[in-house]
Amino acid sequence: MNRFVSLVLLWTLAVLSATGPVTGAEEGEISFEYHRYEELRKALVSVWLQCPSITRIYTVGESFEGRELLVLEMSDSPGTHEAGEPEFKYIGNMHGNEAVGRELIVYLAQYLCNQYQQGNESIIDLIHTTRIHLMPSMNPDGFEKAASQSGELKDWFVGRSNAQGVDLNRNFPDLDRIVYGNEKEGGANNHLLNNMKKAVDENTKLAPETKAVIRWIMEIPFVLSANLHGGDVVANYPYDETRSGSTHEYSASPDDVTFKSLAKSYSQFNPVMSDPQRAPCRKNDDDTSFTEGITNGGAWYSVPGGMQDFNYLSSNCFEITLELSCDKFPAEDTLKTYWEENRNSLVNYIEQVHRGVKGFVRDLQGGAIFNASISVEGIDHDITTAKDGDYWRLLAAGNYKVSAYAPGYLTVIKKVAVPYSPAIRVDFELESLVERKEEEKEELMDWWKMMSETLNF
Ligand code: GEM
Ligand code: ZN
Repeated sequence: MNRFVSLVLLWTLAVLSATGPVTGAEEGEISFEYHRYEELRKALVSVWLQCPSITRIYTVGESFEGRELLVLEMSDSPGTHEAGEPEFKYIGNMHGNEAVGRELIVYLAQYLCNQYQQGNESIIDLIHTTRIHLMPSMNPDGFEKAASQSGELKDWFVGRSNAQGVDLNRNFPDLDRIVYGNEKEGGANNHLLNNMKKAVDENTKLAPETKAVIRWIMEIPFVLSANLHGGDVVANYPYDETRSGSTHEYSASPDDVTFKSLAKSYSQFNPVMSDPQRAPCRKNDDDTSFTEGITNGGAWYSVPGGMQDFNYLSSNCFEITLELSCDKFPAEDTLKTYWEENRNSLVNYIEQVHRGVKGFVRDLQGGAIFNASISVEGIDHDITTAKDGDYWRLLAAGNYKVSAYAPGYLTVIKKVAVPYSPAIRVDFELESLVERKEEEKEELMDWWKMMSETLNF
């Protein structure tokens, strides 16, 4: 992670000490305004200065025009993955003209820091048990372009793509097509990009923003994530791309039940999103796939090459896409209202990372087994253990048979009753096949000895 961290921090601090933090707000207050690139940087640094023991700023790379893809991390141990502690991320503004998510992530950072300092117990608990990564803008170049338009009314498309004209939510490797093939012909149901790191590095079709986020997804054992957009109001869940290639078709992932529950955990606390009487954003919009403020991606309209499905199919991370406002770039004086509509949802959604089954996979000597597979009977999507043998398997409430498997070990299966929350702890101890063979050999020898003594060979 080193390359991510130090340079940007030093540089930012140098700039700050020269100019002083400009946030437009007193410490502990949220200032509901738009942040241009430099202001965004300063707003994040202000949170870091206010809450230094629980935050860290780093960058995952640069945009095409050289702006940093900044992340504010919030955790009781910033900069390290703690064994057994799940990791969460919010990404905003991947479409540069969709500005609400970008600002809400900044306000969320300020809010979490304030609440932590004021002793809000559930927020303290959340930060002590979760590593939270907040990226307000994945497309800072597009945002600058959109924000530079004069007047309050912004064009619907200006700034959507990155500076090369690439729509970042169509630019990810299309793993849906691969998994749809594998469903028919057999093949992997998860981690479809394994051993393809070099191919990603050398792929000239990937925008720098996409590449940086792919590397980030590959590097950190994220469990849960949301990708914040605008232009409609709904929580959208996988799959985004249809199996048949048609424009509209319900496209269930193996984790359909869990994804619906996750999407609802967001929509239910947003009074606008969950309002059954809510009129469509525009008169001719087709909202027929929306129920209770959620929709399946493919049922709404097919999106190939999106980031949401890429997370699910390349890593252990479950991601949904949140559409937060009918206007992509609304007037500044409406930002406070969007914050109020979304605040509880944003916090509650992070808490979902503590659902399902979690634990460790170890050998009989207590050694961590990295990259073991955790399978759930009836759900054709395995997740894998992280470096310390730790795993998190998000699941909706219910009874499941969960198994842990690693090459060279005997598979262990356990029955588990999963409550709505919190996650239930299930550890696995796997016996190595080599040890098992040794044991069997010894047993055979003992038997042979006994037989020969009895029969007086
Ligand atoms: C969307 S992303 C969310 C919707 N996904 C599907 N499958 N309909 C996009 O990228 O087109 C909307 C947006 O731009 O915010
Ligand atoms: Zn969008």
